[in-house]
Amino acid sequence: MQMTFRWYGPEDRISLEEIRQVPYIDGVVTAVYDLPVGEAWSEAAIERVQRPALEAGLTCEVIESVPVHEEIKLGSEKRDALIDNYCTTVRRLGKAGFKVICYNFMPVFDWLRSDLRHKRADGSTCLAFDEQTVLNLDPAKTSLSLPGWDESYTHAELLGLLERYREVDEEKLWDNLIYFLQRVIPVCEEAGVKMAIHPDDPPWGIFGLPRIITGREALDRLCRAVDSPCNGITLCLGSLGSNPANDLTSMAAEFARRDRIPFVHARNVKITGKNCFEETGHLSREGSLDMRAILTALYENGFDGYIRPDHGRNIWGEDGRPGYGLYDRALGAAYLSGLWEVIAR
Ligand code: DNO
Repeated sequence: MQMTFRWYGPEDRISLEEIRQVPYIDGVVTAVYDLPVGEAWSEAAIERVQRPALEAGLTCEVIESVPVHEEIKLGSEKRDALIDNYCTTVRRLGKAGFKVICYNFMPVFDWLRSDLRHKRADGSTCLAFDEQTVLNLDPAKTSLSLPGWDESYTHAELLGLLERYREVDEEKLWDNLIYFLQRVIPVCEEAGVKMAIHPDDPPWGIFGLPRIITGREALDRLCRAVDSPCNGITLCLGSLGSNPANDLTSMAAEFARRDRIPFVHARNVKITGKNCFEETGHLSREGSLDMRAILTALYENGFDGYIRPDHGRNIWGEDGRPGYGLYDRALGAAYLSGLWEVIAR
């Protein structure tokens, strides 16, 4: 297991020195943020984010994310050229020593929350999702965008995209995902890189857009569709865990045993109602997920991939990027690593 920390590149307010001082951290997870989605990443652009991390004594082997262009998700005639670009990026990342690419296949929006500064009893703030608040938003009328998304759209682009997705139901989206993977996975096999799909967050349909990576059956279907160890998943505990029907301990065991979990996002959520949740600190006792049971399932089934503490609360007066401040993620890293140390002893 390698404990990593997400770093938003040289523009991140959190420095590599600070990250290096977090107990147990081995490396960073990062991306090239200054190229338009769809363009192949140049070797120079990759080196610009990787070199500072290596020089700071951290490993840099996981990319989060190489975003998938909407034309690929829509399955339009523009997709082949964009998939070629994606494959070029995969080859270059492999050559540079990257081992895992986290990506998602959520139409239009990445993760979504109704509140980025939900006040908790202890005075900290966290991210929260209240379904009614979200349903009251009209994406066609509001300019939706969240810090941490790989892409946001102008109002006109958003309207156009939502219109085009009317033609794409869940089965069509599956076809488009499999079409993409059938072309990308063979390149990954040659390049020594594993693809790790991020589940939909939250794991249910939103604004009438299809969402397909929502639970065990979907992950099983994905793994079978292109049967290769390079076709894996990012086991995001908080995303999948916001649906209580998802049994994370058994999913961790099953997919680790099948060698399909190259990357884990570890965070806890407290389910507060139907399709409503708030993100808590990482500790088992704070949320609905049993971290010790999940990490034990990973360990006992041979997990040897990368893990990172996912979203933290904003604590101690820090005004960090929502979910991605330094302090609470650092506490999460220490907690998760401590658990792991005991489990692995
Ligand atoms: C949110 C993140 C996601 C994730 C992408 C992967 O905090 O987990 O934005 O990076 O979905 O493509």
